[in-house]
Amino acid sequence: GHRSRTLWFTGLSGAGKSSLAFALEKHLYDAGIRCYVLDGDNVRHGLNRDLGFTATDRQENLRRIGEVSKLMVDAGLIVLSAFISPHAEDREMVKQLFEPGDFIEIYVRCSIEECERRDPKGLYKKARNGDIPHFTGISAPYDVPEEPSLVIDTELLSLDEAVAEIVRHLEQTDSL
Ligand code: GGZ
Repeated sequence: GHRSRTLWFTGLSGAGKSSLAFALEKHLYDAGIRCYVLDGDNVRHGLNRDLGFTATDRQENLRRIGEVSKLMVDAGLIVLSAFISPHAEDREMVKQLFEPGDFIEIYVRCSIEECERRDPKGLYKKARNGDIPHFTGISAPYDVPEEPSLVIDTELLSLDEAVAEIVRHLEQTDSL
């Protein structure tokens, strides 16, 4: 059987965190592994609908997501949490909620130039026009992870290659 744990995807908006989490979920599901994706679309519209994007709100957003992820790990799932989580301090706070080794930080790397070129939701354009305050990479910081468990570069890897890379990492670290 697999070991339940949290895979924490961090990176800029548009880097590909959610796409990667859902592609990996499909792969794991097909292999009979029970998992669940948490991302902005299912958390920020419900549980965390009271929170915005100030540093304080992001911290509370991530604290709650960390606690929910932990509950889901206790329930036996592999949890795929895909959030910008721009502050190293907040990621560290979440990591501390878990047993050593049960929190795997995956840095989904993509340059701000490429994210802005992709701009799937038109948010970078709005942020540039000043219509979205505290936008990560434009008017709010992103701390590049210093020692992530894994780096996935979405400018270099296809979605399938990225999924394969993560699966290989999980197998090497005895998680599957
Ligand atoms: C960053 C924002 C902002 C601001 C709205 N800054 O690419 P998306 O659209 O679909 O995902 C982004 C999402 C970020 O929410 P997170 O919960 O992942 O952020 S954090 O971990 O920092 O708490 C983006 C959208 O919300 N969005 N305003 N100002 N992203």
